[in-house]
Amino acid sequence: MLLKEALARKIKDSRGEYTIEVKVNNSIASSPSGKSTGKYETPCFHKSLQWNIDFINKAKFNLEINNFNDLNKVESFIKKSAKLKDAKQFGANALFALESAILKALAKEQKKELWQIVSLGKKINKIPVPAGNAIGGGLHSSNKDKPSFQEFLLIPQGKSAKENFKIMQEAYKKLKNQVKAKGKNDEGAWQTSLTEEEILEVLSKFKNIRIGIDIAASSFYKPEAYCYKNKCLNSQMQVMYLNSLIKKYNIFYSEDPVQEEDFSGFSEVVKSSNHLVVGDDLTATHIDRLKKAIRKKSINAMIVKPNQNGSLLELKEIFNICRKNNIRTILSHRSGETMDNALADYAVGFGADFIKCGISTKYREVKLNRLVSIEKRIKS
Ligand code: 2PG
Ligand code: MG
Repeated sequence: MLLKEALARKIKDSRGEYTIEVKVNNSIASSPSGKSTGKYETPCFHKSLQWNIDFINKAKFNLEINNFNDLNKVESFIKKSAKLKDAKQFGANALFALESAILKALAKEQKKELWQIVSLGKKINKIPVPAGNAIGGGLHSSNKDKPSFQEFLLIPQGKSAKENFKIMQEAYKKLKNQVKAKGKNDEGAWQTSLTEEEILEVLSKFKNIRIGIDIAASSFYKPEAYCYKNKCLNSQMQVMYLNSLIKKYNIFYSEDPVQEEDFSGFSEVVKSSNHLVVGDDLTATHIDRLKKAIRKKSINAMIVKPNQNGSLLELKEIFNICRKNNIRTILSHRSGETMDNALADYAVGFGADFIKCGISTKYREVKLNRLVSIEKRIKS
C-alpha cells in the first residue's frame, strides 16, 4: 500500500472531551484518554491537539507500507519531519491514532482483518478473557461517598468470549440493586456508597466470576499515606490491609495496589500473595519501567494501554518482553473512550491474556462485540 496522506480532525470522546481521529484512505481510527493518568505516561499530543492535526493534514508521507513492521518507516518519517529524537514525542494519542488508521487501511487493502495484520499472520491460539469494570469509585466516580478503590472488575470464567460477555452483563444487571447504584460513572460502572469490603462481599457471592480490583493507589496517596474515607494507612499498613482483603475475598487480580513510585511495595504484594499483581500507573506502558519492574519482581501482570505509549512497534516489544518473563498482559481501554473497536483486534493480534474494556455503554460494548465476532471468525 502506498501511504500518501492522512486526514486528521478532532472528535469528542465519551466524556465530551476532544481527542484525535485519523483517516487513511477510508479507514478511521481514534485515541481515547485517561483521567487517572500515570505520571510516566507519554503526553497525548506534541504541542497541542491542533498542532498534531495540522501536522498530519499537511504531511506528504509517500511510504510503501506492506506489513506491520513497516510502521518503522512511519516513525522515521515523523522523527525527521517534526525534528524529534523519538517518535513518541509526537504525542501518544496522535501517534497511536495515525498508526492504527494506517494498519486498518492496510488490512482493508490486503483483504485481511486488523488482528491478522497485527499478528503478522501467526496462528492465533487464544482469545483474551475480559476484565469488566462493574462498580467504580476513585477518580472515575462523582458521588461524594464513593469508595476509594477505582474499579471492581468481573473476570468471568466462561468457555468463550461470547459466554464471558453474557456472564458479565447478567452480573452487572444484578449488581444495580445489590450495591444500591447511584447512576453510572465515566466507564459505565455503577456508582455506590458501599465500602470496599461491602462491595467485595457482594461480588464474592457470584459463581463463575473471579474478582479483580483496580486500586489506583496513586490517586489517594497523600504524601506518605493512603487516605480512605475513614482511615489513613502508611505503606506497610496498606500492603497488610490489601493482603487481608485478597485472602478473605479470594481476589484474583489487583492493579496498582500501591503508588506509582513504590516498586518495593509492589514486590511486597507479589511476595505475600499468589494472585495477579498488575502494574498500570507503575509501568505506564513503557519499556524501561517494565524492565525495572521485572528486575525488582514488582509485578506478575501488566496493563498495556496503546495511548499511554503511542508506538505500536513498542507495544509489540512490550508483549514480547512480558511473554519471555512470564508477565501476564491486559490490553486496556481508557475511562474516556471513542467508538473505535480496534482494542479487541490489538488484544487478539498481540496475544494478550486479558482485555479490560468495561461492560456497559456503547463505547465499551462495541469492543466486546468485536471480540465476540473475532472469536467466531477464528473458530469457524
Ligand atoms: C485505569 C484506567 C482505565 P484511566 O486506571 O486502569 O480503566 O483509567 O483511563 O482514567 O487512566
Ligand atoms: Mg488502572
